[in-house]
Amino acid sequence: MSPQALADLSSRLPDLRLLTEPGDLEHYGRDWTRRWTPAPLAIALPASIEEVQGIVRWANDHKVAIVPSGGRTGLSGGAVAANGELVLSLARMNRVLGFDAVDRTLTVQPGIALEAVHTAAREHGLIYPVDFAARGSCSIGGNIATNAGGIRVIRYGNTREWIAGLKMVAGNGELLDLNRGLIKNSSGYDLRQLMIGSEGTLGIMVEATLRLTDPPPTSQVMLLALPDMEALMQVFALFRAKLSLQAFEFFTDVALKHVLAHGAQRAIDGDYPYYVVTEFDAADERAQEAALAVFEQGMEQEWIADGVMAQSEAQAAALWRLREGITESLAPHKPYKNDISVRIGAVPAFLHEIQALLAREYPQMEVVWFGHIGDGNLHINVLKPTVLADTDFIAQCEHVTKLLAETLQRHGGSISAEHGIGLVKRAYLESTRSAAEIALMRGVKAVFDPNGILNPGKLFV
Ligand code: 2HG
Ligand code: ZN
Repeated sequence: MSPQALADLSSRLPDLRLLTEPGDLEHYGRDWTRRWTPAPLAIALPASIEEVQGIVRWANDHKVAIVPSGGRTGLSGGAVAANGELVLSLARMNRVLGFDAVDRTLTVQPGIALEAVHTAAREHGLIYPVDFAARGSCSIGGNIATNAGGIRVIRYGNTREWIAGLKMVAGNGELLDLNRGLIKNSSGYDLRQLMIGSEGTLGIMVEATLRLTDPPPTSQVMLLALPDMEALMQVFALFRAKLSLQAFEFFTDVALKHVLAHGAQRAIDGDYPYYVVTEFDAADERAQEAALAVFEQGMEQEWIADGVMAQSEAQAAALWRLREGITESLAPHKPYKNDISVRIGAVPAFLHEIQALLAREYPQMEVVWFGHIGDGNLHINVLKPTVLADTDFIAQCEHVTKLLAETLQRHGGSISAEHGIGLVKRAYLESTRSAAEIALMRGVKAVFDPNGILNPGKLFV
């Protein structure tokens, strides 16, 4: 992008906030991946739909690439700007625009944080049920762009289920008002759903209408210690059959070690290889007794070695911290992240196979397993040994990811369950999508973004 191009942007949109200081370029040019050196040419912070449209039209005229940007908590490099792009940050478009009590929808701008959406929904006695640890920093726009999942998918599904309408600025600057909050709309292709999970490659979101729902009944949180990996899915089957689950998450002793070293509090004495944090409806004493009976059944079967049931909200939060604090506790070790999924029914066979694969390929490295096992979604983080250079470490991890992708392909799984493809998993897209599908995806991209200005290089080259 030439300085003249930037001057033209300012003259077309005199009120547009533009940042070009090195500190700002660095701040807005990266996400939670730390692999790429941020190098955007400028940051634009539009405050209106008209300004977003003006930026997109200008980018077409000057053939400038745009990286749409939300909370930049992504783990796949989808919001990285390392090639002189214009970052279009939606940080100033972060307001609640309206609540409709009859439709039970909340209309928001895309830059609003997930946690602020939760608060706004609760003010009306309802909830927006998608939830995960980055809630305070991630933006709803980024959640929608990656079809984010999180810890309540087992009960409520992914972000996709909760989007009643989207306003998007397409690659030619045209404003699309998609689905307009309708519940029933059988009028052809659902372009709203096409936008969800498109990682900023088809349009720039400027407004979203979210479905809300009733809060769940009072719940109970339990931490379980398990003797082996087989027990994981056995306990899951037992709990799912007998209880109304809101969450079922697992982590290993290695994850526990890191989260404890990071300030979380031990809740179970003794060392066990696997742990589960589960939350389920328990509205009254009878429901709590029933839950205890299920727990005891698991103990008798020797699928559960030990467990605690939270006795207060503070204790429930402490148990959740053991699971939700993992990502932060691993960050100093520059982890290589895998976010993979298979059908729930395929989990046991898949786990066996990749356990052997990872033990063989990473004999010297610390491999941390955790995730949303009740959805068939695993997060496998490989920690960088201090003696290895960053580039050697990544090269080795990419080699193993190729093997992992082949295994996933055999099991019909996905190389990205909920974080997106971005830059990090671009080379492995073929393991999850057929050549015919990718060709169609490219065709769709060309229709929505004929000049290829929207987040180029993300998802595919
Ligand atoms: C989680 O489930 C997030 O905590 C992050 O999806 C996973 O850090 C990761 O690998
Ligand atoms: Zn996750």
